[in-house]
Amino acid sequence: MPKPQQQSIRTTCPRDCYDSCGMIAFVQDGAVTRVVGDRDHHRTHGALCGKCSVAYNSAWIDPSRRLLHPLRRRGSKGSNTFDVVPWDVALREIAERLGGIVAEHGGESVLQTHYTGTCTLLAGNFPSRFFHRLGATEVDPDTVCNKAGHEALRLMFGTSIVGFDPRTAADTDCLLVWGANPSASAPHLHKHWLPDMKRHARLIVVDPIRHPTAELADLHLQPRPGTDALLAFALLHVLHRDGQLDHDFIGRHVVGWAEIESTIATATPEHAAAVTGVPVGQIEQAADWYGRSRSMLWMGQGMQRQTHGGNAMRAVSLLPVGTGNIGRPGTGFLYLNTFPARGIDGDALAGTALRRGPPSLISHMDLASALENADRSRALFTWNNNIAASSPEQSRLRRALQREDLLHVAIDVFPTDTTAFADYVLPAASFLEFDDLQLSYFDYTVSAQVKAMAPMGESLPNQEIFRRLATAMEWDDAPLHEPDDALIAGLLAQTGVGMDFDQLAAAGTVFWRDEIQLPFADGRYPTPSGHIEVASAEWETCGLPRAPTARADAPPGGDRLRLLSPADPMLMNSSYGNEDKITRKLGEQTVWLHPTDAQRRGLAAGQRVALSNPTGTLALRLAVADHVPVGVALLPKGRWPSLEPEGANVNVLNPGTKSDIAESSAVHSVEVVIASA
Ligand SMILES: Nc1nc2c(c(=O)[nH]1)N[C@H]1C(S)=C(S)[C@@H](COP(=O)(O)OP(=O)(O)OC[C@H]3O[C@@H](n4cnc5c(=O)[nH]c(N)nc54)[C@H](O)[C@@H]3O)O[C@H]1N2
Ligand SMILES: Nc1nc2c(c(=O)[nH]1)N[C@H]1C(S)=C(S)[C@@H](COP(=O)(O)OP(=O)(O)OC[C@H]3O[C@@H](n4cnc5c(=O)[nH]c(N)nc54)[C@H](O)[C@@H]3O)O[C@H]1N2
Ligand code: SF4
Ligand SMILES: [Mo]
Repeated sequence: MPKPQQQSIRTTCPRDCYDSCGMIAFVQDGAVTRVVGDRDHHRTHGALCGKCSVAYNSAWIDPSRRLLHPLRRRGSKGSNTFDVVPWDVALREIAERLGGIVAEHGGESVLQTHYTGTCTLLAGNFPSRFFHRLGATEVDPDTVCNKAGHEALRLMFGTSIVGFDPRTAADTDCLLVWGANPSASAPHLHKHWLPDMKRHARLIVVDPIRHPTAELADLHLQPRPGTDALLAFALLHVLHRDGQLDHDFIGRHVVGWAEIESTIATATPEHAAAVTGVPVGQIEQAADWYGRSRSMLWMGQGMQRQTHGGNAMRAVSLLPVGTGNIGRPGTGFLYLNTFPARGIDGDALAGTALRRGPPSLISHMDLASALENADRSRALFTWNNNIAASSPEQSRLRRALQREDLLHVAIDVFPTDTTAFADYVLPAASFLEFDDLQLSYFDYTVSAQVKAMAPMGESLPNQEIFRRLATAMEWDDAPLHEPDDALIAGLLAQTGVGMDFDQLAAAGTVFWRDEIQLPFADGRYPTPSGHIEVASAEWETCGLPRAPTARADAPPGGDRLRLLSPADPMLMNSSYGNEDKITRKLGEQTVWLHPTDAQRRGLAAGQRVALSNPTGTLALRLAVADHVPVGVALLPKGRWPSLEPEGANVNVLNPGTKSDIAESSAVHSVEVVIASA
């Protein structure tokens, strides 16, 4: 018998990543055998990142690692023992219990957490329709990640989700990357885009850690964590002093600038240097480079995961405002480019109109307490989200998940630390197993996720699971049953790219528009005044002062250290924490300290240490290196608690403190002490 031909399918990586890589899946006998980067993709250049080239070629295509059947809990809650049950039994039982809970306690007693386990339009958004119909409480997804930044930019510019088009970098003289680490979180941008840009433009990085992107920069400002607002005001001070503010732009487009002038005046570089730790010469150099040319600003998600992250974001985003670096080629600012930057109606996709009552939202920072409280929560759905690894108050949360009376339905591709606590575990198909659409949150692109093989076992795409759950609930609202092909066709029509799915699938990724986008070029901002609102009463209703302040966090007192837990280059949040080859490569869970901090405490590289604070304790290995500044401990996120000897990861130390705006995560302001273990 001749061997059947190997087929190759062009598709897209749907992970929560700036790069949105194109890839090729090779299929033999109906199964994906290998996944590689697409040579024709403008970001990918033929190679996936290290983590995906491992994970997509092992756990993701290995049926023995995947969830293949619906499961029903057998043992006690959290004992991770299950029986396989048929889909119809699982769905019927869930629907019956859910119906009873809603009748007795109301829809709001059903909590649902979800996030960006997969970012595609259908698998990431369609399930929300079910929960709107139910009237469930949404654990506001962005509160665990980037909501403070979103709210700050929304109040200031009217939107946080339409930023610069990276193609305009060809016309820039300077890129300022503030609080992002592309070397981990956007590896192809780090490897290709930034070096390309450096041929004609200057790169400035602002980050407490000297990570590889900071090393690539022409100038690296290394502020103490939580001091960004003062640093930004010091840059504005120098820009003002040196006559580099664009008063014409400010006069035409800004309300409230006068209210920050006294703050700019007092934020001298000398004062900022003393507080932030960034030398005066570097502040002046950065201001000069940014102010004298066409400049772009990329604001990462790291710097706003701070107690005063909203104010920090607000202050940093004054730089393009004050210098008029908006709306022209080679200028602009970016946080994330999402739905409106591709013409997508996010509310329609998520089915917000299906909700009969007012929205019910809680912050991820309140999840553990809400789950402890039987009056607040009777049922929990977790999908696209591994809360037992990623959310704050890890010990408290894991205890709450053991509540026997809480109906917990977990949906995932893999058995995880969260599914271990569920009553029902429903198997999700992976991105290799169904068609969908992906929008990069960096580039203005639209990509096809293309089915390369049938779903493994009995797994189903998220959207199909929720269509079937709606049927089990006997709900016949049309939007709950909209099939994938109609959804995809409707979304593609909204984008206006003029392609059907097959055409997009052949191309892989296309730019939304041929011409480079220049947000705000028309001088219109979707704020109440139509201008950039540097200061307004609206800010006060959201809990911040009318105008941004130059505040800075005090250094940790006593022998405490600031604990930063950003992206790990080899993990994708917790998504690859179950991948043996990756965990072997990462070795033991390790915290990094500056040599001075280690020496001061009599600690040596390689020894066991314990981090502790009032929320928890974590024992792990110590590494010592000077890419971490004095006063900071670095422990990247993403390990699986259940695979650690301690049964915990960094979030066991995270009290879930809320940022100054939007009840969002302040995880990078956690403080710890360190001692020999
Ligand atoms: N200490 C600390 N903690 C943090 C952060 C930090 O900086 N420091 N960062 C926070 C941030 S930014 C984020 S975004 C969160 C992320 O936290 P999570 O949203 O929990 O991200 P993951 O851990 O990757 O979990 C996503 C889950 O989705 C699953 N999944 C993948 N594809 C599918 C699918 O098609 N269907 C279903 N049903 N499931 C799927 C994956 O297997 C995985 O278990 O973590 C936060 N936690
Ligand atoms: N490999 C990998 N890639 C990922 C992820 C992953 O887990 N692994 N997660 C994805 C997700 S969900 C997200 S949200 C993005 C996040 O990606 P990024 O936007 O790059 O954000 P983070 O990695 O959280 O943090 C970036 C930087 O913020 C810095 N930082 C912390 N506090 C401060 C501060 O006070 N001031 C300043 N200036 N900087 C500070 C940290 O030192 C860190 O280097 O990455 C995505 N990509
Ligand atoms: S996670 Fe990011 S870098 Fe890795 S393959 Fe996916 S899109 Fe590319
Ligand atoms: Mo995130």
